[in-house]
Amino acid sequence: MKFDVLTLFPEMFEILHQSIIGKAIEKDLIDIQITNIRDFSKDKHKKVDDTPYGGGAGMVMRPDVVYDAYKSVKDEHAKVIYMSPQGEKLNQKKVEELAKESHLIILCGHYEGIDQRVLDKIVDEEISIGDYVLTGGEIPAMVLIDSVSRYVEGVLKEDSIKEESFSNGLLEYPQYTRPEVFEGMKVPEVLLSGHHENIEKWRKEKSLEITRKKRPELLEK
Ligand code: 4FV
Repeated sequence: MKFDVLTLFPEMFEILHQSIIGKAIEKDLIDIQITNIRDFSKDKHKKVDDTPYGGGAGMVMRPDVVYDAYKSVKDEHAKVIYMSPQGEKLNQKKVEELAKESHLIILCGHYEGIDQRVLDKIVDEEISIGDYVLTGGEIPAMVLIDSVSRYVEGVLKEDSIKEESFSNGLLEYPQYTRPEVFEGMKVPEVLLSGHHENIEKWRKEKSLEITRKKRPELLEK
């Protein structure tokens, strides 16, 4: 899976070289390329935005600059995603769908957003990480890259994927590790029994109990 990110803040993506995503990059399971949109400004002051036609607060990213940055990374197989509060809400189903793609180009807005003409010309899908407004699309892009990368073959062990929340439509069962007693609280006996069938049964019951309590709507699906 190749990710191309178009952003004004490439340094924000350094964090992706940590932990599981960092290891996946080292193992060439995923390739993350960051393109600085500002490199495509034709202005001697490297301007990338301008005031909105029709007036109003804030600045809008210019369509010509964004389009040139896009043309520098595009290929016929790429799906172009624009991170925006107006987009389809990101969920597990969409994550697993995107993980089947070979090349995602992720466009990060900033300021008041991007000129509509270039969005209409290049964007295949708008995706939102939630109904709130952030200062830029960079954090949403990292959320997308992290969640999708976990479903790229070889990044995580099969078991981890199978058991995590939402993978089977339920929330994950509670996890415990050493010490056996913490602040007077013991690990549930069944988990110490080594009886795999009983452990499996307990975990399924806990998943249902937690889902019923925290996200009952998931049980309706
Ligand atoms: C956002 C979200 C988001 C809006 C204006 C970037 C900002 C700025 N992206 N889910 N919520 N984007 O707030 O994806 O351009």
